[in-house]
Amino acid sequence: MELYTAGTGNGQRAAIAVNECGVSCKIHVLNLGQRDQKAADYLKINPTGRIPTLIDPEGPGGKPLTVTQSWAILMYLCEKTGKFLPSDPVARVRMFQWMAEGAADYASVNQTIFFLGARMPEKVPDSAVKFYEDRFVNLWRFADAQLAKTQYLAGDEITAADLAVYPIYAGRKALPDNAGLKHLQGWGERVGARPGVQKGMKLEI
Ligand SMILES: N[C@@H](CCC(=O)N[C@@H](CS)C(=O)NCC(=O)O)C(=O)O
Repeated sequence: MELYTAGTGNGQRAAIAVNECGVSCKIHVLNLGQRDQKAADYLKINPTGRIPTLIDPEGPGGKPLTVTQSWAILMYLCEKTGKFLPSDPVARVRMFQWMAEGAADYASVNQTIFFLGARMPEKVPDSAVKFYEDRFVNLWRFADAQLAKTQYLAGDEITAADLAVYPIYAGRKALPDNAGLKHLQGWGERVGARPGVQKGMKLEI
């Protein structure tokens, strides 16, 4: 397989998936600042001009398959390898629930904080940044409450949901950690200690 990625949270999620699922994969790290993601050759495999993109030469039916969207890449590799997907039906629903929390809520607030601080043409009021930082922490409070009861988000076994949301937590952990979300912090240490996660997080931006 081949993965085109970069050292951002979304890029790290895909690299974590590759490393934790243990698939053989050549990883290409794109330089987003130099706009590698807008190069004509890259747009042929990902017309949205964003990372990550996975190419599996042996997809379903033995045919090549190109997958974009980091959350989809993670789920594709988990299904292909049979890893990180609980068989218990309740744990499976909980896994999807936390994936949705991560993809729809954590990711959007995280991205808003980034855009307000680094992409807006003019300085935005500190109160706007604080509004989203507080929202970010409050969203993680639900995870902290769950992690007071179970080792991982969907139960006592690690699932795709933990791997998926980890890069968002790791990229901005000072906020929930300073708010005293101790169960979340312990989970972050458990997930972050995994060799495949560490390898996936180490991409250069
Ligand atoms: N929801 C997508 C987001 C993909 C995305 O926004 N990628 C960013 C980096 S994190 C990117 O390629 N940005 C470069 C650009 O937009 O030019 C995913 O999870 O893969």
